[in-house]
Amino acid sequence: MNYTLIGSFTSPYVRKIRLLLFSLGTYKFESINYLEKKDGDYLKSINPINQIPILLDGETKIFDSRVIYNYLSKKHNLKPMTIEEENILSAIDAAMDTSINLFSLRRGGLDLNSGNSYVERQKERVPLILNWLTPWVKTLDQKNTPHWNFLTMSLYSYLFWGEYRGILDLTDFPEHKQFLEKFKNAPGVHETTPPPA
Ligand SMILES: N[C@@H](CCC(=O)N[C@@H](CS)C(=O)NCC(=O)O)C(=O)O
Repeated sequence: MNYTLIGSFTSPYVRKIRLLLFSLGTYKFESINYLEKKDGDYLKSINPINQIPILLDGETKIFDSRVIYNYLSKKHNLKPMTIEEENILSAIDAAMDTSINLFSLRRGGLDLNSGNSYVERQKERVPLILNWLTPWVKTLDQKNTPHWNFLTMSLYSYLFWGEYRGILDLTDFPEHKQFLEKFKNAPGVHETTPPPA
């Protein structure tokens, strides 16, 4: 294996790939901070999408966490996802995209409570998704080894990041809160915990 993952220590998209790579063996992690000019320029020069994560496998460069997952899944003969599982991953990624957008808008100085209709639509999406995920989340058991998979790695990375950044309040989502507690010692979680906010 000759994998290099380019990303940051805080990004939930990067973290879920780190968790996946941790479960597959060794890899090199190249950390960048795209908000700093030098790293920002570097990112633009290697990825026209200008986002992390990026996986390098020798000469092969792969953009986007889902494509990285599909690539690694094929290469390591992971069990293909069912349509139901694909939908769960789409839902988690949509919540993640929405929360990252809201966080970035807030960091850029936008008041998220100004009533802006687009922001309100974004804010609505997250509870819709979390509620839809609840029946599945309730079935998850940390003692059941196959339950630690790319879906739960994605959910863990997202929920942890949302709380860490103060963009997600799980008070009304006890099952999701319990999920974080149950899986806090899953393989790779400690090793990939972001530095204190
Ligand atoms: N669809 C992409 C989303 C990745 C993404 O949103 N990455 C964020 C960091 S968490 C990013 O690079 N943001 C930089 C920017 O948008 O300026 C994936 O699944 O990899």
